[in-house]
Amino acid sequence: MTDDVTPDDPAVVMYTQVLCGFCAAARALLKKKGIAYKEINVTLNAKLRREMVERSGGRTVPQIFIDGRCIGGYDEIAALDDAGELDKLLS
Ligand SMILES: N[C@@H](CCC(=O)N[C@@H](CS)C(=O)NCC(=O)O)C(=O)O
Repeated sequence: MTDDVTPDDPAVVMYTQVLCGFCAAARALLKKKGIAYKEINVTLNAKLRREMVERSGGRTVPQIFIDGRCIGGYDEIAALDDAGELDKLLS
C-alpha cells in the first residue's frame, strides 16, 4: 500500500487531474449515487502519477479503484453501473 492510500479510505479511490472531462463524469456519477470516494489528484505530481500507473497499469485519468482493485476509468465504472454491478461491488 502506498503512502497515499490508507486503510481508512472509502472503498472507492480515484486518481484524477484537473481539466479532465472523464474525471468530472466519474465524480458526477459517484455523487449522483451517493457513493463516498477519495480523490488523489495527480496534476503536476510525478510521484502520484507514477503510483497511479504502477497500481493501475493505465496512463489515462481517471483510474478508479474499488476495495483496492482497479476497475478502469469512467467508461468502465459507467458500464458497471449500467449493468447493476457497481452496487453489488459496493454492497
Ligand atoms: N476511456 C477512458 C478515457 C480517459 C481519458 O481519455 N482521459 C483523458 C483526460 S480527460 C486523458 O487521460 N488523456 C491523456 C491521455 O490520453 O494520455 C475513461 O473512460 O476514463
